[in-house]
Amino acid sequence: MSRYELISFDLCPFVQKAAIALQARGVAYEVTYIDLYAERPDWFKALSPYGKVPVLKVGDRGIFESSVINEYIEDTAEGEPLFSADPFERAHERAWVIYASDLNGPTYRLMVAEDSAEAGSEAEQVRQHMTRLEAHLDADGPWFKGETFTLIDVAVAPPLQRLLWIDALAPKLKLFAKAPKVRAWATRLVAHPAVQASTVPDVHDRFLSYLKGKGSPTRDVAASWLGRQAG
Ligand SMILES: N[C@@H](CCC(=O)N[C@@H](CS)C(=O)NCC(=O)O)C(=O)O
Repeated sequence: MSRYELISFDLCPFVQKAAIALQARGVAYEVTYIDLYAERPDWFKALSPYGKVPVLKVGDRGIFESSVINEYIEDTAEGEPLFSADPFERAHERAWVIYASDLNGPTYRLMVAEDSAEAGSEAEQVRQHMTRLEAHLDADGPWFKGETFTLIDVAVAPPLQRLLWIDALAPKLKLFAKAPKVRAWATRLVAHPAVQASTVPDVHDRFLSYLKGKGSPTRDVAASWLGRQAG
């Protein structure tokens, strides 16, 4: 069997999405960290055309793009699948995986917004996402499509985890005010064993350090608006 190596950055939600799928499917893998603020090694640039993480190394070969990595894991791993066998349901799940990944944009821009006006406008984008998710989430849960944990849950867990942390720092943004079912789902997702095992144990501390401008020893950046809320 090939050796799996996940090329990673500790706070990257796309890396976390791949790690959750590996964990949920019970695939053993090693993690290699890249400092995205330093010159990236040539071997990495050869595998990742945009120089982005994650890359999943399978032996000597590499796959980039988190959604494609997760489909490869889905196609090759033993055990319970995370996509439906039915082509229509599978297409529906793929579409929601794309939707879930899109939530990372406003979430990241909210994390690094410099002032309250910028933060407020990104928070509005997030609230619109929350309202749409609330309308499409299975009424009984526990997961997006009901009883079965799917790649939609995998893809949305990283941004929702960050949004729960942001909500705790800045409740006045009311990110989940009109999405109580999404909040409960987010809380369940964060407690899922595959999500728990998908990051470094001190990921929340590292998240706070990042907001305060200390995301990398090679950076010297002022705290974002949210970082200033963290004190
Ligand atoms: N569409 C990509 C996005 C990956 C991505 O944006 N990764 C970020 C870190 S979270 C990155 O490597 N950024 C480095 C850069 O843009 O130079 C995926 O889903 O894998």
